[in-house]
Amino acid sequence: QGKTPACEDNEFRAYSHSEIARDAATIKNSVVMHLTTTFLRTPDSMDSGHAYLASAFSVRDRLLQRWNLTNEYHSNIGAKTIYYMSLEFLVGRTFDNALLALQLRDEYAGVLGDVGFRLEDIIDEERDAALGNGGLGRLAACYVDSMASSNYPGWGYGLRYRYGMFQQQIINGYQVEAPDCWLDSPNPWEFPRADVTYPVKFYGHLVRDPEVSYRYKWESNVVYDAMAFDMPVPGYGTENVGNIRLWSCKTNGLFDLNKFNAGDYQGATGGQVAAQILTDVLYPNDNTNEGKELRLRQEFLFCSATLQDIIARFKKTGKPMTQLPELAAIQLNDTHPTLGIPELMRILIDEEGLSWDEAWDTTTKTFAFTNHTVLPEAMEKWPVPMMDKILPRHMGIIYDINLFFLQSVEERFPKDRELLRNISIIEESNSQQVRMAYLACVGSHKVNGVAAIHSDIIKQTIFKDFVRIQGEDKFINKTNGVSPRRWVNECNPDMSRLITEAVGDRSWINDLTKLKVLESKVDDKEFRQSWWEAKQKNKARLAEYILATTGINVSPDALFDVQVKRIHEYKRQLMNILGVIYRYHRLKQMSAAERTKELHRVVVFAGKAAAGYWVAKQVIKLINSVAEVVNSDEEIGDVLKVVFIPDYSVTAAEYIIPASDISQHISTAGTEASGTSNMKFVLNGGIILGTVDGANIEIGEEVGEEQIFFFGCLAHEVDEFRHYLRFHQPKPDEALQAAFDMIQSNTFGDAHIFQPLIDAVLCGGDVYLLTVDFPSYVEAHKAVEAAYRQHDDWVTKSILSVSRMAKFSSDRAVQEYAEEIWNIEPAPVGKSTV
Ligand code: C3B
Repeated sequence: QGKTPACEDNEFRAYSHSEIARDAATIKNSVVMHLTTTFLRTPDSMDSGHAYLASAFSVRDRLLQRWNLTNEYHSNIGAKTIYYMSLEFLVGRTFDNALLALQLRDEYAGVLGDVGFRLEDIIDEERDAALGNGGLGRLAACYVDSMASSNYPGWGYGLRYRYGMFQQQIINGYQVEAPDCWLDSPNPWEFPRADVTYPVKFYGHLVRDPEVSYRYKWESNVVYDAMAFDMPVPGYGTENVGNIRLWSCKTNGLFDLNKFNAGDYQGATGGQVAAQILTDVLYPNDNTNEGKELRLRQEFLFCSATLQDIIARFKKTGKPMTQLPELAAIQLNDTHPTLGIPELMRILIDEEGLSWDEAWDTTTKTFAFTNHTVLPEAMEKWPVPMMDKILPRHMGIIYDINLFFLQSVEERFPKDRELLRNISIIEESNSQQVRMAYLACVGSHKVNGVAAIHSDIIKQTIFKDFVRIQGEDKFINKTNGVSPRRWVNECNPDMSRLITEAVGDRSWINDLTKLKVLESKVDDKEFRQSWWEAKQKNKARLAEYILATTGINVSPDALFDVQVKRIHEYKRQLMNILGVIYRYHRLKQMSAAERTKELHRVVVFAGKAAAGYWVAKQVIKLINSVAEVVNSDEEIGDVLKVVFIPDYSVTAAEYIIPASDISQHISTAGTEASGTSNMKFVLNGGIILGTVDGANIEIGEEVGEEQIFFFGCLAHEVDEFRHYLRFHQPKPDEALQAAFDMIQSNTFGDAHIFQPLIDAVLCGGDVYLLTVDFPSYVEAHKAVEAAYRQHDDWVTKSILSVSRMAKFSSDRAVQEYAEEIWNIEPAPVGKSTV
């Protein structure tokens, strides 16, 4: 490649630094330019799809300009950078988010309005970037948003899946998966970087260095190229623009021309197919480990490309490799990116010539690790033979890491063989397994859980021995948070307007402590009325969305009772639908006169089940079967409606969350690490019905227990209940029995289909403790109804809750990470724009 000459032309530099003008004429001009030159359309042949694309590309120009200036600035000042490594980024849409961040929403609405389009419709043209499953992926997206908005030099690193989270169709009540071809139309929000490509090696054998016993040459026989795509992340109220760098496997060079010339057309593309599959699909598992070989290769492609890129950027500073931790902090979002640890060790030892000790010191100072779950089925373990075959060098490094670690433990706790077996990175099972959580823990200087209770639990369970060995200080808590930009300002414009009026300006969007002033508005009649109306408007908007997606008519005057999240046994959607069945049973027993006194309720479900998770899929079927019967029961009418909204997504959440009166977060105590939608619901004026679990607890502490409906057993009681139920027949109370009876009498279709769900409770030890919690769950629902009937008190609860939610901003979370883990400071580029 040609050498870059120093730029002598000051005009060049000046143009690159002067922001594109923000007036309507300039915007119109740039939209037309993109329409005609990027998309080969004319104003007369512009449909809403092209209006979106042309507008989006013109917004992207502005973002890319700021992106460039941000990176130029951060590299000039030698800023320390945080690299957030995550196999998932559940970003959703970008257009509206970018317009708000750039404060150009009204301008674009005006320009599009001039040619007959409504901005809302244009926004609706965008497809979600669904490169994640659920909470973990969405958290990563919120964190890069907060890094950008709080001026931290920070990049996300991930994979650019060709097929994101599958599309969920509901056919005959069952979930059916279809591929998410999100890249079928042009994606304005990514920037391909053909110049940023790294070779990633697999398989092969090792040649030992004759001089240094622990240094090897890895002679691999499969090499794939990972190419970068950059997604700019607009910071709000700042000129700072962050970045998510996503890797895609490049295949062009793998075309076998000789085979083609010999007429073997399929063989000619075989290598390309094998490479491409690495970044083709997001594994649709949330909180489960599938253990597939392809997944391991996917994880490694991601880790290797990312580490090579980080090292390449660091090397431009000319500093010695041991200073890496002064300029780079790498956060592992769960264990999925843990191979980054042995990969950095390999680069430092085999390629950069560091000694083992120098490399280890550098590595552990650079990495930190977030654990997101305690479910045993989610723990990543890789069979040693598989790892050894695909990544022989890394397997060797992991053995050495383990050896030195165990030796150091043996010195301090001599002859404690059980301790050594328990903490070994290699599990001595039938086929040996690499325990990725242990590798992540040993290779990091800090380990954190995602809510107070969860961080305590991991210290008492999976990392108990590590706390003893490595000290309490290494294990900390960082309660999750959510972005106020997307999860209030963008998704709830009416409530946002009210908050802005109360606060006096829009500063709350980057500083949720400002919400405190709402407390002084709680007795203001007019304000209360507007607050209530904003919620009603959101409910009307959701009712329209429900009608459009399901054909079901619901009234915004009913209580909206919502549970939307991945379908998982521990999240207990089954308990919710059993509660609904019991309610239906009671309604059927009433006289018509009695029924008229009942509070009307719309129960909303949404969520995807992992494709291979049979039980979860049966729960979806049950919900849909109940919905069909209840919704068409003329006796019941509007008193009870049940809705399963298909294809839950970030965009669907933006409609659903602002419209909830009550939302359910009802995991068995001790199983939901944190939850983040619970925070979003309360920030949007909804009330939680939940168990004493995850971040529900801290939300209760902040907003006051009167503002939450808690029920169910406590985390420390769970083991005892489970133990008891293993040896004793679970005893459903009358209400739960009535629900079972209704199912078993074929009320919702063939009962046989649902029998396994009932058996899991009655004959399978009731692992998720439905029989234990159901009575208090039913009581909690009664309390909700009584409270909702007191509209005035309900509005008070809603306003007070929102006013006390500052803690749950992802800005707070990111700031804590920055100060206590990353040791990094904000480096604002340019001026503040609020
Ligand atoms: C989730 C947990 O289940 C949630 O409790 C938590 O709020 C989020 O992570 C974010 O911390 N989680 C997930 O979505 N996928 C996993 N594989 C593990 C945890």
